[in-house]
Amino acid sequence: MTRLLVIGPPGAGKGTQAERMAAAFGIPAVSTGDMFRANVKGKTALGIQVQEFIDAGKYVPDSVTNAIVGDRLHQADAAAGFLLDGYPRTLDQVQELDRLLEADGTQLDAVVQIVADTDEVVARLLKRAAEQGRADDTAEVIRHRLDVYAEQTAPLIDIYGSRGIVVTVDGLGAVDEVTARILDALAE
Ligand code: B4P
Repeated sequence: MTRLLVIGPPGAGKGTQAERMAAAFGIPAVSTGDMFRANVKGKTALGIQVQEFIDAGKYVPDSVTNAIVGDRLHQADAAAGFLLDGYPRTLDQVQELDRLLEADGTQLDAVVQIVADTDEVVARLLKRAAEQGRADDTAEVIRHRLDVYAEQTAPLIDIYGSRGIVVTVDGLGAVDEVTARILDALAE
C-alpha cells in the first residue's frame, strides 16, 4: 500500500490517523490543511491568500489547492508513495489527482473513509477549539464545514467506490482502536 488517501468529515480523525498510517507504511503524510495552516502561520503570500477561506470554513479555490499538491507530490520523498489527508475534496480535485497519477503512470491503492456521526465530530472539534483555539473550530464555522463536506466532498466517495478501492472504517472509539481497524481493513 503506497498510494493512499483518507477521507471523512471534519473531526472524523483524518489528520490523527493519517500520521499513524503514514508511519506504518513508511510514506509521507501530505495534509492540505496542515500545509495551508503552516503558510498562514508563516504569513507567506499563499498564507495571506488562503486565510480568509480557512477561517470561514470555506474550501480554498481548486486552482490554489491543486497547485500545492502537485508541487508536493513531485518532491523526492513522495516518489515511492504518499498518504493524502484532506485532498481531494472536490470533483475538480479528483480530476486533477487522476491527471497527476496518470502522468506518473501510477494509481491510488486505496481510499480510507473514516465514518463518524455529526454529534461526535462536533464534540471533538469543540474540544479541540478549547485546547488549541483553531480559528475554524467555532460552532458556527464547524456547522458550515460539515455542510460543505456533505455537499462537495461526500459525493467523491461514490466515485472512488465505483473504482472498487474504498475501505470504510468506523471512526468512533479510542485513537489506537481506530488505527488498528484501519490497518486491519487495509491488510484484507
Ligand atoms: P483540515 O486540516 O483537513 O481539517 P479537518 O477536516 O478538521 O480535519 P483534521 O485532520 O484537522 O481533524 P481530525 O479529523 O483529524 O482542513 C482545514 C481547512 O483547510 C478546510 O476547512 C479548508 O478550508 C482547507 N482545506 C484543506 N484541504 C482542502 C482542500 N483539499 N481543498 C480546499 N480547501 C481545503 O481531528 C479532529 C479532532 O478530533 C482532533 O482534535 C483530534 O485530536 C480528535 N480526534 C481524532 N480522533 C479521535 C478519536 N478517535 N477520539 C476522540 N477524538 C479524536
